[in-house]
Amino acid sequence: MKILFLNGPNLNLLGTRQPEVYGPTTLPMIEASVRQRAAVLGVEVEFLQSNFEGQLVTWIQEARGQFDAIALNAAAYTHTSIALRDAISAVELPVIELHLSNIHARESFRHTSVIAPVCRGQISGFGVGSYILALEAAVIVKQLA
Ligand code: CA2
Repeated sequence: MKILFLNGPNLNLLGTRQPEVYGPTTLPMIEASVRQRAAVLGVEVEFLQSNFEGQLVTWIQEARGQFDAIALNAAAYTHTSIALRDAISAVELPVIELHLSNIHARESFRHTSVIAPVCRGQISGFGVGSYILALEAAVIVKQLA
């Protein structure tokens, strides 16, 4: 089983700026935690980040036939990107939406996710744990399919 983790804009700054909002953990540290859990589950993982909407769209398109599921932290594009929503609709893979913070407990503009209706489900608010839970969710979705 292969799971693609995609990370959107500014997540490369994790752990280096605004630790009071997003915590002290860097994206490479999150990737290491995901890989550790994936090894226990016997799952292969690819972990990518881009600040560019079109790059994320391309990676979602290319995942078809290569991966079993996508775990996506679309960051700010969650709230704006119809392009990402269309790519998710078209990919014919389960996409798990994930967020470090609880987007529903933050500013009102973060309460709307334009990708949520086309994702299999949403995990939000568990910090680094959201990534681990998204991995577990992807495995469960695949096993129950
Ligand atoms: O909670 C999440 O995971 C978010 O997807 C993070 C996004 C935010 O726009 C979403 O509403 C919720 C922001 C990621 C930016 O991360 C930064 C890290 C350090 C410094 C500045 C931004």
